[in-house]
Formats: sequence, C-alpha cells, structure tokens
Amino acid sequence: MLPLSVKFYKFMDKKLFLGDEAIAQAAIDAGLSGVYAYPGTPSTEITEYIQQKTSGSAIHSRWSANEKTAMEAALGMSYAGKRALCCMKHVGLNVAADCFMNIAMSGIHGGLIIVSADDPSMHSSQNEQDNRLYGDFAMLPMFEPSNQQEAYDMVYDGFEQSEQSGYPILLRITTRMAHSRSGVVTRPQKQPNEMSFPADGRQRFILLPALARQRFKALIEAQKEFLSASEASVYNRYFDAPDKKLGIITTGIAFNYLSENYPNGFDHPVLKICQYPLPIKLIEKIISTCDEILVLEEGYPFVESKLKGITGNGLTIHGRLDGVLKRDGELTPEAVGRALGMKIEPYYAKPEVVEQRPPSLCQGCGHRDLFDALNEVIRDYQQAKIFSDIGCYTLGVLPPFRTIDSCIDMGASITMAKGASDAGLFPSVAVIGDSTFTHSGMTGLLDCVNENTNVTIIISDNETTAMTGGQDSAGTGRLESICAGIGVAPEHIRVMTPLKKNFEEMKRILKEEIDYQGVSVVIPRRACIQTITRKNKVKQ
Ligand SMILES: Cc1ncc(C[n+]2csc(CCOP(=O)(O)OP(=O)(O)O)c2C)c(N)n1
Ligand code: SF4
Repeated sequence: MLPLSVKFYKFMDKKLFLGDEAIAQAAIDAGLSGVYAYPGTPSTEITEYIQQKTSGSAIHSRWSANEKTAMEAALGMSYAGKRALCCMKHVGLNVAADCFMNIAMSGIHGGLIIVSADDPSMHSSQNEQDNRLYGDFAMLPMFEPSNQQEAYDMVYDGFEQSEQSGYPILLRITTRMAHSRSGVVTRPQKQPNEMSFPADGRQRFILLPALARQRFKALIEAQKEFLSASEASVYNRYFDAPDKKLGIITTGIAFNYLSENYPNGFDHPVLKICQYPLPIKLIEKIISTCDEILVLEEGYPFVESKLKGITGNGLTIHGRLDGVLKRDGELTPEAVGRALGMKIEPYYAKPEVVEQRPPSLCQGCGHRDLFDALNEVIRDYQQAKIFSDIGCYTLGVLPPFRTIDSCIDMGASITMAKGASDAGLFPSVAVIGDSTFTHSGMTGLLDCVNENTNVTIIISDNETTAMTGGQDSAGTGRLESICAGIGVAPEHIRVMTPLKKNFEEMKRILKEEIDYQGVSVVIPRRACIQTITRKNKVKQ
C-alpha cells in the first residue's frame, strides 16, 4: 500500500527538481548535518545544491579531497550520531571501496546515505560500471528510484531506516535520473540529530579480526531484515495484467520507460523493483504466473543474472544477456518499446544540419599553451611518452595537440609514468591537473620520491576542478609546499605561467626538468578562464 502522503501528492504543490536536487532537498529536509563528496558527473549537482541552499548554516558541505576521504568523514559524522550524505559518481566508489566494504561491517550510528550516480553510455566517464554490484558485494540495502519523487522519498525516509537497521543505504541513480526534472512534493523539515555515540562503539567500529568476525555474522543475520524490508517496500510493486505470456521486471528508471510505452495501462504483469535485496516472494510470484520474463534494467544485467540463479534453466528470460536489449549503453523508452515488439517511430529525427562536434579545449585555456610547448620539447626525444590523467587536459589527445598517450583513472598518470620509467622509458612524463593531483596523485608522487624515479610530473594548475564545472580544488595555493613536503627537491619544483609570451621560457624549463635525472615537478599555473568568468558573473 502507498503511504498516505503519496496519495495526496497530486493535490499538493510540487517543485520542479532535477533528480540530484530532489536528493539534496530531501537530505536537507530530513535533518542533514553534512554532505561529503568529490565532484563527478552526474552526481555533482547534489552537493552544489546543498552548498547553495544551506550557505552560512551549520550543515557541512565543503568538497572533500576524494571519494574515500568523503566517505570516511561521512562515517565519522554518523559515528557522532548525525545524519550524513556521501555522494560520488560511479567510479568514485572504486576509490571509496575500502571504506564502503568496511562500513558494511561496522554499520553506522546516525543515518548515512551513500549516493552512487552511475553513467551508462559513458556520457562523461571512462566506464559504465553498475554499482548495484558493489551494494550486493557489500551486502547492503539499496534503493534505485524510478522517478524524482521516489528519489526524494527514499532519502527523506532513508535516514530513519538507516538508523533503525544500523547500516548505511546505497542509493543508486543513473544519468537520466540525476539530470532530468519532474515535480516533487516536499515534506516538513526535521531538526538535525543531537550529537550521540554508539553504545557498542568499540565492538562495532574496531575491525580487529576477533571483532570483525562477529560483525560479519551480524551482517549475514541482518540480511533477513533487509529482505523483509524489501518484500514490504512501497517501492517494490506488482502490477497484474491479463496477458501472462510475458512478465516484465523493471528496476529503477526502467519502470518509467516502460510506463511511457503503455500510457493506458500494462498488457503484461509487471514487477517494479526499486529496493534491494531482491524481493524474492514478488519475483516468485511473477515467474510462477508468466510463461516468459523480460528484464528491463539500466546498467549491467544484474537482476537478469540473479534471476537465472533463482529460476534455474526452466524459464525463458529475455534482457541484455540474450540480445533482446543491447548489452551496453543506456536504456531508452524506444529501446524498451522495441524489446516488446512495438513499432517505434523516432520521436525526434536528427536535423541534417546537425554535425558531430568533438569536444576541445577552450580558446585561451592554459592547458593549450602547455601542450604547445611540451610538443615542441618532446619532439627531440624519440621515445617520449606522456601519461595523462582525467580532467580538461585529457583533451590534449585530440588534434592539433595529440600529446598524450594514456588516461586510465584519477592519479594513474604519475604512477604509470613511474612504472614505465622503472621499465627503462626516458623521458617518462606525467600530466595531471591540480584537483586530480590532490585527489590521488600525491601518494604516487611519494612512491617516485622514495625511489628517486626519473620522471617529470607536470601539474597543470588552473586553480579549479574545471572539468566538472569549476568546483574548488583542494590544493589551491599550496601545490609547491605539498610537493616539497612529500620530498621533491625545491630546485626541481618549477612554476611557470602558460602564456604565448612565455613560450620560450616554458620550453626551457620543461627541457631542463626532463633532462634532470630524478623526480621533478613543473607547475604551469594560470586560472581557468571559464571558472573566472563564472565567478565574476556571480559577483555581479
Ligand atoms: C574517481 C573519479 N572521481 C571523479 C571523477 C570526475 N572527474 C573527472 S576529472 C576531475 C577533476 C578535474 O580537475 P583537474 O584535475 O584539476 O583538471 P581540470 O579539469 O581542472 O583541467 C573529476 C572530478 C572521475 N573521473 N573519477
Ligand atoms: S573549462 Fe577551463 S580548463 Fe577546461 S578547457 Fe576551458 S578554460 Fe581550459
């Protein structure tokens, strides 16, 4: 049965929210004490919204250095009894995975919701991993909203559910949920929790083997409770319909896409899943009622694979694994319609004048001047390789620059340059941005310093996190002292201003440091012109 408030939603005032904003507003309304996050599309707007709406209040909302520090700080706030939200893009959960897997062991005290914003189709990511697998791996309860109102309700009620169960909740959204708008009814503002500490803190938060073994047993025991909550959840619903030749299981936003194809009601029974672990009884109901099953889910064939385990080989299951839907990429209402055998006309044909426009560095960007100078310098070295990182400067792969040779994950530029140098490569050069350097480049630099590796590390410092929209960068104003603190010789920390007029000086510095047999750091520093323009507009 739907909660009473849901029935009255249509009569109430609605606010038009992005999925990200609905999550943020719900957290504020639920008595949030702090959001901890590192920017990453499509999750960034959650924290930005909280920063905007709660500026000057006691709610913590400053960006963290990376996703792991964010999650650990959120856990600390929860330990002190307060409600915390922790947000990241999907690959961020890889960085925070050590903490995430172990929070499942310790549990929480104040309510903790962890948002993973996944990016199927890789609109702005290097992979399309589906973090429901992480939730399942950690054996934690998960929510996956089918619309913005559900996203709001899941967060608003989720803090309390998290406190009652003693475990965090993973809220998994995808790009379209994060970045599309719909009407949301908000609920009354709650007061933040007072500070308090877990009565059994030392039994839970010290994961020494003897205690951790107990905690793992407790986590296994808690699965029954998570399952009953999921079976009884208002977010998991069975819709009966006459044609039982096919039963359709949807997860998250796929329910929305299915509904678009059936404006007058479903022909086939539908099981909508938006809370995990999988509601086994509801699944048994649909598989025992229908001849065949179609699974519609955004991301990996997560439910589809599990279903094969539940049903054995007896039942025909369609989805991403048998090719009825594409194995990769986002779902769309059209793809869902086609999977159901409907004739789908494209809603909007692409006008002929529209051409593919590859992204490029902005005119006047400091990264451009760096690449121009670096290209000229490395021309003299036959073997030179440039290991890059993730940020605007990754566009240095495109013409006219074609400078970089790699881009794997945040921080990998420095460590890959190190490994290649260890293998005998010279010159081995890393290009990394200031925000990425403080996110996860610093530890790699320490490895280089400890072994006096022959690498040249270029920290292209535009004093912001430009690629995700110009958020503050954790090391602004302190990069030289950070590098010196890690142990780079001060005379090999070279700062320059990437401007055309300094071209010859830039080339000279780069060549000197490439030729130096040891660790050198070059910092081309000039503020991102887009971030400056945006900040100036806000000031006006
Ligand atoms: C683990 C992880 N977290 C977040 C992101 C999203 N992201 C990509 S690059 C980047 C930072 C870019 O800042 P910086 O290195 O300073 O380079 P800039 O874009 O400013 O040139 C972020 C946050 C990501 N790709 N991976
Ligand atoms: S947003 Fe800033 S850093 Fe990125 S390309 Fe444009 S000017 Fe350069």
